Amino acid sequence: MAKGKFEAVMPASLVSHDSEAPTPFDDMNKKLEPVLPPVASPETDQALTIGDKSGKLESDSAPLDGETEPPGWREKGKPEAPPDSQSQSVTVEEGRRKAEVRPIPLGSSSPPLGFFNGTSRLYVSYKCPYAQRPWIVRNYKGLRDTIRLVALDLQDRPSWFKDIHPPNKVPALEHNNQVIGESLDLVKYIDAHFDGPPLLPDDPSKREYAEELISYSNTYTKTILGSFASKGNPEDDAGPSLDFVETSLSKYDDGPFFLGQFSMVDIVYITITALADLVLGDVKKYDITTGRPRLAKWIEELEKMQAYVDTKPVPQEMLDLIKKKFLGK
Ligand SMILES: N[C@@H](CCC(=O)N[C@@H](CS)C(=O)NCC(=O)O)C(=O)O
Repeated sequence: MAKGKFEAVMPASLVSHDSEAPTPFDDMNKKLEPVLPPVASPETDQALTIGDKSGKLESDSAPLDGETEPPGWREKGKPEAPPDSQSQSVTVEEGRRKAEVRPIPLGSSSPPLGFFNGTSRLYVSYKCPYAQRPWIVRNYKGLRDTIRLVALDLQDRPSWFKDIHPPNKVPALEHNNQVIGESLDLVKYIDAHFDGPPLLPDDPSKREYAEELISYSNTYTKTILGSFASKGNPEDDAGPSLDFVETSLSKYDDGPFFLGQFSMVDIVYITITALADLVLGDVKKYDITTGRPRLAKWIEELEKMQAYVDTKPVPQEMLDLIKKKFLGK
């Protein structure tokens, strides 16, 4: 991470010297890094798994091929939509668009999608805060037709996914005959390689600030996730990180976002921050916005953006998963 003015607002204990270090959700089969205590659960080895069968919106995925849409592009309990409903839902400009119908997550019985046919595919899980990032980028840039969303059931992952993406993780993007992973890389990649409104301003100083904040985001994530499992006071565990966001939001006053105007930095931080809001509020009765007016305003503004709202997990499903994986409940 670049040194200088940025570290002035960053709690010393939170300064990352290894922005490439794996984040706590990185490997579903590995235990937490030291920042998190071990989870006392019979499923400790899977303590970080995000996504399980309960995450399915429907359970009846039918065979797929590469040239047709996954079947059942419909919401739970609603009749199957006509085949072209996906594209119909994306014709209105951002902010006035109807919510996107989520495809049913693919599981082990779902056949491979077949040959890449020129349409890009973004592989996600509906309960992965990392996958949410490029998903928001794709929505914001108006790429719902260009980048097809493919949801996976991570607990019942199709075996062919590992063949196309050996890390076997989401998010992953299929584009130009290659498959790319890592959410932070994908946020930048989609912004750079696809049409749509840019997610970084031209101002070099703002771009530099963006890079510093993005570099720090892995440390932020680890600290926030660590606070979920901690038996300590959330104000001690997560407070300094949340204060860091509060302070960072004050650098530019030409808007409520990190760089003033909305940018990829907001996308990188909101998914983990929203998770903190949900989990700490529910489990620890801790309101992350108390005493943090900029943070509150930032969340409020993001909640108005369809591109983000469409990617939000179902709260109870996410809470169930976090409680199981981080709190052994
Ligand atoms: N550093 C990665 C983390 C991705 C990640 O850990 N994804 C999880 C789901 S939240 C996953 O796919 N885990 C599957 C596994 O590790 O087996 C990123 O930012 O994209």
